[in-house]
Amino acid sequence: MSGITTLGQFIIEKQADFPYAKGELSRLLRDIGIAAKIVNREVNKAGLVDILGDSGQINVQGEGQKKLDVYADEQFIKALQSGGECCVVASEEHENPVYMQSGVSKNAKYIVCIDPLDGSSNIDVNVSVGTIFSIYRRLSDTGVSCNSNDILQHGTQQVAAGYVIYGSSTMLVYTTGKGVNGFTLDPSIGEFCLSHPDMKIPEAGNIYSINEGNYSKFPNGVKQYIKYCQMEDAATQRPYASRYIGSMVADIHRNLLKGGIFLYPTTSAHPNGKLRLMYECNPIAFIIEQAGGRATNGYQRILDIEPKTLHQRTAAFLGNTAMVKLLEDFLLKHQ
Ligand code: AHM
Ligand code: MG
Repeated sequence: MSGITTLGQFIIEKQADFPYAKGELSRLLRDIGIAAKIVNREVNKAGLVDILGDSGQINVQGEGQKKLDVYADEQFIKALQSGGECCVVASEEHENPVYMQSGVSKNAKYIVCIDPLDGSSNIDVNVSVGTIFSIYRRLSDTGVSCNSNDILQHGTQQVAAGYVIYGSSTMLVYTTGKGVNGFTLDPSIGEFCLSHPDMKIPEAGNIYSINEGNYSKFPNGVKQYIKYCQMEDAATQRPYASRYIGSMVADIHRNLLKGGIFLYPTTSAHPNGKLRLMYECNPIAFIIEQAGGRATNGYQRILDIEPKTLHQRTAAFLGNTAMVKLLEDFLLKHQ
């Protein structure tokens, strides 16, 4: 027997961590893994087939959708629908939650919030994109349709969260609140295999990731922090390296492995921040915290932010604890 642990095996083994578990969450995670493989196949051949370019539709944020966004959204919803463990999907691509209509799914216990294809403007130029997902337990009784209270839960109530990065290799990284584990897709056997067990963000980092083109629109504290990152100081290994891909999943994945801070502050163009709380920031914050890092909006833990609407935005600062704490000090000092 080989030493390989597949995602499917790992999920089943870990089910023992949850004595109350009846296998539903395991099946739900497995369904997400299957859809990720299908999306991966299409992302990989994006340059080959006539799937690139505007689909002609506009999503709820008023941004042009790429065809692959639509495709990924359909695949994840289809997998969750047929899996029968999810009663509603809240997706970046839909203004309203997609409630499952079939009997078995209607009574399912889990809620999924998802950004099916994050960073999709990068597809045309062959740069990594990702999927981000967040899973909650249903609060309302089964037997009746679930409702918006089931969806608008605090990030602290997530039972699992993860991302898939479609990069130079494809990886699925997830947490159920007991550490973070990463799986790399082996295309030859079509399986995600455990490659990064118990991921921890390095305690020190020297990378800062921010869209510096927006500099003039940043809050003063962020401007001062950027100057600090650029200043020479041997003791703290500055200047830090500036690395920004423009796909949140890819920027976070690199910083999770190498140590660093990812910043998307409020700007005058996006006074509430650009990134979405429910399906971008909460799941990534859960992972970063589980890997030993810190995730805040500058003043408050992201997981504690009260969700009021499905597509709510927030400022986000995520990375190793020391770097994020220092950024918070700058925000307080330079109002
Ligand atoms: P999207 O969900 O429309 O793809 O937008 C989210 C993306 C993130 O992946 C990335 O971190 C950010 O937007 C980049 O924004 P900007 O181009 O303003 O730097
Ligand atoms: Mg997105």
